[in-house]
Amino acid sequence: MKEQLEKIKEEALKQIEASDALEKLNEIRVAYLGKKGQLTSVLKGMKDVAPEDRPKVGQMVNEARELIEAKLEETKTALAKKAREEQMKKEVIDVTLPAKKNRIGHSHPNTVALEEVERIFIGMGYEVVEGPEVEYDEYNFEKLNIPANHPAKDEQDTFYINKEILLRTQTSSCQAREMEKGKLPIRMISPGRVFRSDEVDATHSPSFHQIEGLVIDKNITFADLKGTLAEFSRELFGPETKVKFRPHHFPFTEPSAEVDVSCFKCGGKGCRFCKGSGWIEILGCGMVHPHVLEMCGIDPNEYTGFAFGVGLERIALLKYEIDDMRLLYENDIRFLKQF
Ligand code: 2NM
Repeated sequence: MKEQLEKIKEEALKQIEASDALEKLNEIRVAYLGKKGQLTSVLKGMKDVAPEDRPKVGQMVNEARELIEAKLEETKTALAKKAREEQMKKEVIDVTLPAKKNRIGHSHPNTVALEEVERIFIGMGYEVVEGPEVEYDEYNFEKLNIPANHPAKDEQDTFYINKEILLRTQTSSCQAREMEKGKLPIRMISPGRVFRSDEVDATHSPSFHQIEGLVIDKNITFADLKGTLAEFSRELFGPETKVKFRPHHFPFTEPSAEVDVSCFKCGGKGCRFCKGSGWIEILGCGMVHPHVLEMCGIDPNEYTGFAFGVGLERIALLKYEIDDMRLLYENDIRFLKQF
């Protein structure tokens, strides 16, 4: 019996020593200490041992069990430690490596140009007023002196939602809304997205941005309009900039004009940038039509006003000398980072 126990003990310890994985240890535990394990079967054989030897044999079995258990536990701890060390070696982090660059975006040229224009007009006491992009025909056309069947409505090839509602073709709709509120005087600019059914090319897009301005007060004259736009042009394009007003027609203003600024590249001598003319067209303007004032609830005998409209993309393209409008809509960070 004693010899048999010694053999079992030795064999178990040898196997434990040779194991290189936690699963193997478990198999050994089952094989020796489990319900059908070798030590357990020795205990079951006790009935064949002489009664006076039983305590002694029982003690020996217990000692063997304790020894095997201790060895199992010790080996288990050692194996787990070894496994963790190996994993740590594999997952080592080099804290001296350079950090990943956090790529941030860049303001869009439209945004930069808009902020510049807003700064100039806020400096002259204007408010910035925005309005809805989905607008009533009434504010987009009717109250601006563009009645049903007016040719300007065809020209603007509008996106209609239904008969009364459309995507606004101009931000003047915000100004009709503001005039209608009846709080006078008014000094405002309305920047925002507008929509026209245009084909995309280097100078057109079905969705672009406008900044329209409106001033209504007593005794506002064309001289106020000229002075304001001359000052605006000097601030935007440089102090030497000259302005030229050419007669034009808009349905909501009378008289109306288109405004050119002297070329800021050549100073007006003529170059490739201004196509040899020395002038660059930048905006449209005029004195608000008395009929528009009336339709918006303002007495044209008491109040007069001027209005103007510029394309934001046009300003951005000019200022940053970009030659294709489509570049503004691609949002390529390599392009945007240049401005
Ligand atoms: C332009 C040109 C001329 C304009 C007119 C008005 C309003 F609301 F007073 F009638 N707002 N903006 C206007 C006038 C816009 O854009 C080329």
